[in-house]
Amino acid sequence: MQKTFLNVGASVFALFLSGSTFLLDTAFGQEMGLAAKYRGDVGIGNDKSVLLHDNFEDSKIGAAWDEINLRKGRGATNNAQPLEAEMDKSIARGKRSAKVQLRKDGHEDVTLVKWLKPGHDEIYMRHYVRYGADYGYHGHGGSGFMADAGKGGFKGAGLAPDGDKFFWATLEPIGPRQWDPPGALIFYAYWWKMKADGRGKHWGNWFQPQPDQVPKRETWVCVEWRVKANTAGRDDGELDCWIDGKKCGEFRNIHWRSTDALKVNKVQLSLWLEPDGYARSGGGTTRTVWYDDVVVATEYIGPATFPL
Ligand SMILES: [Ca+2]
Repeated sequence: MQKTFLNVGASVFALFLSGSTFLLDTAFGQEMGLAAKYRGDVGIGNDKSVLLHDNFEDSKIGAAWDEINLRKGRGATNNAQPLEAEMDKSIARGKRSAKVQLRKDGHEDVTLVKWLKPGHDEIYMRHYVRYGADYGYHGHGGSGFMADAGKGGFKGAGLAPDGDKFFWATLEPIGPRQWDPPGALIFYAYWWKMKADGRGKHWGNWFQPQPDQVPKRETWVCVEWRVKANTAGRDDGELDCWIDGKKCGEFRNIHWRSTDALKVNKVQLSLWLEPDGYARSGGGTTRTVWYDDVVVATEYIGPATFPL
């Protein structure tokens, strides 16, 4: 396994070579990975470890994805497109980024889905996200994965799925709210061994990074997670996350699935807030989020190696 630690603030870079391990240690302890080999992510999409790369620079926004799911809220009167290219130089990474904007009187859900058929036991996903000044707290949405054996795998909110059909987690800012919006990031997860509440309902369980990770609005943040499915019959599944290249969550002993045949076969970027949710979640009557520099890979990716 190759790991590179880049300490940006260090006046002297210390380079350690030990067998196949390469460590470049820097002041902020930022953990660098695959992206360190591709300056500005140029060419990273051709790496044999990479399953998806989208910097939203050239083609139609969403063209690299298999599904773009857009849904309007109940009684919507605003037809504004909720997914478009952001070309404002003061915002975009590179020439363009993806801009998603939900409206109380328009779209309530925008989800980009990429299928990774036939699926994997272990993947990493890194993306950059920027929450707008209009952002309060919200319903659900972030970057996540699913292992989805087909129709009916997700039985619905409040119900645990079957161990051979489905598991899912999304890293999203719906955690502790003693912080400014958008709130702290947590993994919201469904799997067959998830815990029930006191009434026997299975609502999304949390895996909570420590300390609380609260993205600053109007600032690009590098988010990465890793999932490793368990061996059937054992609780050796894993989940990790890094924010701006720093590890802030390491969850172990997760019994994601009952059979090795159920694979992680889908990643997504999602954002959802129903019209009724605006009143109780603060912020404005829109929710704006920008995404960029998405990489899904079979090894740790790390932050892009210089500002795009
Ligand atoms: Ca871009």
